[in-house]
Amino acid sequence: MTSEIFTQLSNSLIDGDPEATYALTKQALDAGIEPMTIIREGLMPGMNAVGDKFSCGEYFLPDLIIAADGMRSAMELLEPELRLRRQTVESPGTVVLGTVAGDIHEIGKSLVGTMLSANGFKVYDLGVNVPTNSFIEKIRETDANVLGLSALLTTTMTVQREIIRELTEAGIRSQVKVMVGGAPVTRSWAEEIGADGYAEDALGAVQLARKLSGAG
Ligand code: B12
Repeated sequence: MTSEIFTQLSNSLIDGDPEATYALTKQALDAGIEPMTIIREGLMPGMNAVGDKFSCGEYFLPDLIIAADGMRSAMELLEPELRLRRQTVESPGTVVLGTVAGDIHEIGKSLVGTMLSANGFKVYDLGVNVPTNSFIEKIRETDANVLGLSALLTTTMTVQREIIRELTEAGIRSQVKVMVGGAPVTRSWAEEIGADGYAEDALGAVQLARKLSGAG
C-alpha cells in the first residue's frame, strides 16, 4: 500500500493533476506516513521525472508549471506537519536564504527554509530572483551567521560565485558561512567558488547549517 501511494503521487505530478497530488498527499498523511518520506519517495521522483521529460523535449513549459502547482499544493499540507514534528528549544543560528538573481525556482529553496525553521533556526527567506545587495543588506541587518543560496539553472549557478565575491568586497565574508544548493550544484562547484558547504537536499541542508553554526 505504501509503495503504491508513492507511485500514485509521483504519477499525479507526471500527469499534471494537482488535485490528485493534494488528495494523495492528504491520504498519505492520514495513513501516518512521515511528511519527509512523502516528499522523498513520492514527490521528488515525480518532479525529477517531469524535469527529465522536459530535458528530452517530451514536455514543455506548461507541463513544468502544472507539476510545480501540484508540488506546491502538496507542500501546503506538508509544511505545517514538518514544523509540528521538529520543535527545538534553543536556536542553533540565523540563516538568510534565497534563490539567486535571474532564477525563479522556489520549491526546493522553500523546503530548505521550512526544514531549517522546523529545526530551530531563525530563517529570513528573501524569496526568488533575489538581487545580490538584498542578501548583503539582510545579513548586516540580522547578523545572520549562515547564508543559503539556491540556484536551479546552470546559468544562475555562477551568481553564487558572484555573491561570495561581493561578500568579500563588502567586508562581511568572515561573518557568514555560505552554503549552496540546487539541482545542478555539486560539492566540487561549492569548493571551486569558495563556499563553506554544499548539501544535496533539505535534510542535508539542516545538518550542514548545524555544522556551520558549530551546533553539531
Ligand atoms: C518546477 C520547475 C520549474 C518551475 C518552478 C516553479 C516554482 N515556483 O518553483 C517553472 C515552470 C517556473 C520553471 C521555469 C524554468 N525552468 Co525549471 N524546473 C522545474 C523542475 C521540473 C523541478 C524543480 C523543483 O521544484 N524540484 C523539487 C525541489 C524540491 O527540488 P530542488 O529544487 O532540487 O531542491 C532540493 C535540492 O536541490 C536542495 N536545495 C535547493 N536549494 C537549496 C539551497 C541550499 C542552500 C541547499 C543547501 C540546498 C538546496 O534541497 C531541495 C530540497 O530537497 C526542474 C527539474 C529538476 N529535476 O530539478 C526544472 C529545471 C530546473 N528547469 C529548467 C529550465 C531550463 C527552466 C526554464 C529556463 C525553462 C524555460 N525555457 O523558460 C525556466 C527558468 C525560469 C527562471 N528564470 O528561473 C532546467 C534547468 C536546466 C539547466 N541545467 O540549467 C531543469 C533542470 C529541467 C530540465 N531537466 O531541463 N521550472
